[in-house]
Amino acid sequence: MKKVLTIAGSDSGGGAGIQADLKTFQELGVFGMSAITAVTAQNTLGVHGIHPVPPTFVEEQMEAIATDLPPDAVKTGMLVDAEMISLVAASIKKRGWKCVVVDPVMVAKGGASLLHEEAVETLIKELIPLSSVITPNLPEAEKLTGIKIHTEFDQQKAAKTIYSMGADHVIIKGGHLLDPSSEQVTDLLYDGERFHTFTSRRFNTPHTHGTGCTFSAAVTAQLAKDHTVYEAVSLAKTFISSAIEHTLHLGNGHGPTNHHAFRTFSNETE
Ligand code: PXL
Repeated sequence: MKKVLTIAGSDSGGGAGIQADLKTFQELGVFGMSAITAVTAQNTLGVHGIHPVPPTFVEEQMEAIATDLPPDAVKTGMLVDAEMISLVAASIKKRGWKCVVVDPVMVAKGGASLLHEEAVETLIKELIPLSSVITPNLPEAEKLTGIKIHTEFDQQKAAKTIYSMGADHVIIKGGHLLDPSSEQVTDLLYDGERFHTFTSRRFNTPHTHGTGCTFSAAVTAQLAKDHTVYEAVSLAKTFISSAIEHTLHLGNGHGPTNHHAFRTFSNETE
């Protein structure tokens, strides 16, 4: 069985972070492992507290995994600050892990900061060059590039700029819509040569907590199973769409998505 590692924060509410990643890995038939960077006290109404794990102990978790359970693919999520990013990047580099999906998590749905503002520079310099795939949403792509994204052309320009920072593939998700009246969500993939778009139905629901984590975890699982990036993104898009469509109506705020929906409503698992 393929083994997949997520290096990310814990969401006590179970919808995002490590919990979303592990559920997604399980649903897609890979063995999930975790190195936890921070523990959050959180529910669907918001983030109530953040308790970072000392970076040296994140390294200890990665070392324990590396020496016994070397992963076929790795994903990063919430990384807290510049010191943590540096350590995680060095740790990935040292071990020669090649299949690395970076979800450049910055802000939680309710607005809580999950990455210190000044850490963006370190993310660009140290982690993006190690990434096989990076999965920013529109606000994250704007933060990374300084480009205000209003049109599809801007989205393409930002993808090229992030590619030039050293990522092998860039996927800019369109969920934070360019056109708020649109019935569709279009994600843009750039592989250094060509643009590919992935379009899905837009569902009008507040229950989208953890969509970014879930999507990038699905990409990681598929890459671990030797799919191409195009195939991995395509399946991840179907996975997250299904998880949003078949919502669970949990909690009183921004509820989680339904990680089990893809397996319930689709026959694809490979
Ligand atoms: O969705 C981004 C995210 C990542 N990681 C953790 C989170 C969140 C959003 O709330 O809590 C731990």
